[in-house]
Amino acid sequence: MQIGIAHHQRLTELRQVLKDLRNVSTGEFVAAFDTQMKRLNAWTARVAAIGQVKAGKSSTLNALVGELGFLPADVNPWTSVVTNMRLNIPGDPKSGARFEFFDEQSWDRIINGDPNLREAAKKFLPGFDPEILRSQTEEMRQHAARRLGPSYVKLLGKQHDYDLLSGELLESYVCAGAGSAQIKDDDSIGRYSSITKVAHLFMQSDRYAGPTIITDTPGVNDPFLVRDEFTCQSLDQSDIFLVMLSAHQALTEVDIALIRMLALQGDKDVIIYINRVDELEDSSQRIKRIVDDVTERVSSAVPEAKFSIIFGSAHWAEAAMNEDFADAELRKLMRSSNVDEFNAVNRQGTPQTLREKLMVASGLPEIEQALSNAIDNGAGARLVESVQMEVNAQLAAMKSLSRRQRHELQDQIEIYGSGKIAEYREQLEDEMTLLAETYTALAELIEEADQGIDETVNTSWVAIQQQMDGETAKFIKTQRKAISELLSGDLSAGEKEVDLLPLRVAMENRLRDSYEKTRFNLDKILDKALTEAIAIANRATQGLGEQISMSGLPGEFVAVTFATSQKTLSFDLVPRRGLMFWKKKIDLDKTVDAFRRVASAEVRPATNKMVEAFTNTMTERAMVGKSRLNLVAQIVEQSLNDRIMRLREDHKLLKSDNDEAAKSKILNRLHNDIEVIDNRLQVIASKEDALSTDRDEQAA
Ligand SMILES: Nc1nc2c(ncn2[C@@H]2O[C@H](COP(=O)(O)OP(=O)(O)OP(=O)(O)O)[C@@H](O)[C@H]2O)c(=O)[nH]1
Ligand SMILES: [Mg+2]
Repeated sequence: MQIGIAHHQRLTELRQVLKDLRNVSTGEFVAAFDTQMKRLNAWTARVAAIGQVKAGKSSTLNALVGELGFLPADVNPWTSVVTNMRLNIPGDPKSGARFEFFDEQSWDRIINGDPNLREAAKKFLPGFDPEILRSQTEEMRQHAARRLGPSYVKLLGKQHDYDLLSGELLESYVCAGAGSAQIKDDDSIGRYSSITKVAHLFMQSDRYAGPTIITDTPGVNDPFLVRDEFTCQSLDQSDIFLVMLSAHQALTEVDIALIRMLALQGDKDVIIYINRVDELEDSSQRIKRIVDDVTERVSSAVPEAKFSIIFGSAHWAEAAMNEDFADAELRKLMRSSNVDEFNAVNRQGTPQTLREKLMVASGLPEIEQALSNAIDNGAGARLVESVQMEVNAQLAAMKSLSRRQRHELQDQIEIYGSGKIAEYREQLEDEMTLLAETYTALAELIEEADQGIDETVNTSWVAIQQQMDGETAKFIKTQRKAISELLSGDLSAGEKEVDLLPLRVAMENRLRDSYEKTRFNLDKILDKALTEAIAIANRATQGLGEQISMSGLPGEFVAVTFATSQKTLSFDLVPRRGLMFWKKKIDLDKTVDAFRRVASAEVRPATNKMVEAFTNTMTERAMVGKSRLNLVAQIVEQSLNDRIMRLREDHKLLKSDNDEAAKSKILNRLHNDIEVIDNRLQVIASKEDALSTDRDEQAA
């Protein structure tokens, strides 16, 4: 089976539709179809594996790309760098790798310790000691200096490129070497890893129908939490998540928080894989209880989302794929972990060969199926749908223009045929004037609407920023009371905690509300401008641009991405000055002030992300809306250009030839033009059919 084949076929068909339409188009329409073609060509399926350390992320991904032992997957060393396997990406080298190092600024922040990050680590890992993080970053620095010499700083901001890729090479960039006693410094393992930010591996694989990026990440409870931010950044870009759990490790709060965070993104697909079932005693029975437990806990944490929950063993998949294993070895493995019994109880179908049995037991085929579904019906389908919407709008415009032109040509043939040449010329000129006036009026209208649209988007950007800051300020204010209550209690501990959840909920609600309001205003401007534009276009000819609408614009809702993973906020109590130490008193104002500083710094990145999501989504909607509006002007402009050309040609003919010869040439051309238009209308009709059956199929 090829993963994402249905989506790939749909893309291929849609490309053909665009190509055919482009062939019969003129002027601005060509550029519009090119834009949609570019979107199709730039699309990539993006999958990321995440989960706890040693759940088997790297092993499973190796099996998924069919390259055993490719990503380093061992007890030691572990993955410490976000690694993108770029499969079948057009424009990439056929093979090889690129390793990007941290730039000086990020490196500085890692080494000198970012206070926000330290706080985050403390919250994210219950019982986490910031001192450990500090000593680790120091170790990272020393490690880099020891392995690469003091001049390692010269590498910062640079990258290393390779034409060929080997396991050893990968180990020296993406595996943690620092901090593990087993790894000696002269080993190549982890040589560059502490300064490597991200690895890109260029690969070809026919297991995937189209371009696909599969990302391996460090375990979420990797002690190297300093990299957490980079992991998060790469997660933002993925559409499909493979959350890896280990069967013999109960689902933790961290796992649940992670799954919840991903599932609430709305348009992301989450596949949960419970790995390492081969290590369970009595796996065929026990796995049922584990799956039930995971299902129950996940669905009670996120009742609004649906997940695929798959279980199995990457180990079995590796064995099934390993050509070095003789049948005797496979048999031994199957016996020792009761694979036949496991299949009888947990799997359907009757696999024949040893390798087939192991493969079915591993659950890998189910993961492939789930990935395929997620591409075909999720991220991929969303792209296809949105391109189809735009193409439909283009088609409506083209149809409107072509029909009008056909009508005119018919009129001209009549007038011309009856010999009223002077009248013909006059009519042409009149229409040109009218069209030119219409075009000017439209251009003015659109310019004005554009201004209104930009203003709406810009003011909303400023407003949402203020509102978010306002929510933080409001929250801090309400905390004053809570803090003063805290102060009447136990003062011996220097640190207190405040629950961040109410702030988070308030911010998310505010973001959604504001988005809805701004979208309403934006839509009002767009709808009004479109109605007016069509009315102006109709002054030139009835029916021009009438099929264009503002339906199906992107950005109906805003997705609140990775706000903040923290639940609580810690702050220090500030003692009142000048008092003797045994009369311990706390300065409320100063403590609230300290709290304000911590809260503002802590919440800032989350606020920025929310504002960014808001603006990007709104801007996209505005841009597509503007382009619909422009379509009306394009039709008029196109029609104007065609007219000018025709008039020039006819003028020339009427001057140079005798009237009879000119007349027959012109009539000939008019008939030819009608033929071209009829052909175009035919292509449009057939493509409209193709697009609508495609949509019906997708719906079914
Ligand atoms: N028995 C068994 N061992 C497995 C399985 N999957 C992975 N392992 C082993 O578990 C260890 C860790 O596997 P990795 O694939 O490196 O796990 P990871 O999630 O990438 O680990 P980190 O990168 O350290 O977070 C390796 O020794 C694997 O051979 C499995 O299904 N069964
Ligand atoms: Mg790994």
